[in-house]
Amino acid sequence: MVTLHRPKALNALNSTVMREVTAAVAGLDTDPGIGAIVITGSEKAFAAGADIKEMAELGFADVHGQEFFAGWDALVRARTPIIAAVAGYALGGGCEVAMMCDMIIAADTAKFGQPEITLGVIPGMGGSQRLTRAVGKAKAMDLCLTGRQMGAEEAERAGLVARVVPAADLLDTAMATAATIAGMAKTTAIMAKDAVNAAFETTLTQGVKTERRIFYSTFATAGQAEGMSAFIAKRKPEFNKG
Ligand code: CO8
Repeated sequence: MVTLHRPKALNALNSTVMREVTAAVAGLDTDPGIGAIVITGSEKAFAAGADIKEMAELGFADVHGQEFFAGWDALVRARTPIIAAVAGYALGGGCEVAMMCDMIIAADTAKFGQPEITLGVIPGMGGSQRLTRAVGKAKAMDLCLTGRQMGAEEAERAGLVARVVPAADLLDTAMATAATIAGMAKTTAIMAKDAVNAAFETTLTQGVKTERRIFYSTFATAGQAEGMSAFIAKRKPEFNKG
């Protein structure tokens, strides 16, 4: 589990947080013993956005020249499934980091939003794209143009969030879900993640072809051999062992 911890600034995402979180995720991602990753924040905030105090000092040449915050793309490159466990504020860059993860599990206290417009800017880490794909144009426009926050129940109804749980159960649920995923064959989990992600990058016909190719590839894995023989033998499969 990776925990965002800048309590004095509601976990505002500055360059140090970006470096540390992406390095931690990269380390877990390349560990063959890790089958799923959970990213979380605090009870009050997953992250209240990019650090406004850091950004306020910057001009166009700075943000353009250093490809400001492009380092967060490392989360999307990770092959291991990532769950965002969100309580409290997930605003601006915080909402965008959550959406870079493969699945969002939210506490009933979670509040999502893209309030960049209230600062005179727009989402810059994929918010206008991933939010629109997740919840559709109507709600994405609403959030990006008004800057309003969306509660956990609304976010689940809209399709942004996989599950909403009482705040006290958030970490247990996220860790249990991660353990379930980690109990699958890792190669197959990566293939499933790739297949779902293909839906966002291509046409239906091409996506179905991609899925079929990946499905055929699962027959070259130890996971397929173990999963199917365990089913026939009426025993629990033991993936990732041997
Ligand atoms: N950046 C820096 N500091 C912050 C941030 C932030 N995003 N959010 C909160 N803080 C700080 C506050 O300044 C305050 O610090 P201090 O005690 O020193 O004054 C402390 O955290 C506590 O915050 P509040 O007192 O404001 O707490 P409240 O409970 O009253 O309010 C809110 C909570 C509603 C979350 C409020 O803090 C808020 O509105 N925060 C800003 C939310 C926001 O606008 N986020 C979007 C930022 S822009 C962005 O994310 C762009 C991302 C794209 C980058 C693209 C790169 C390519």
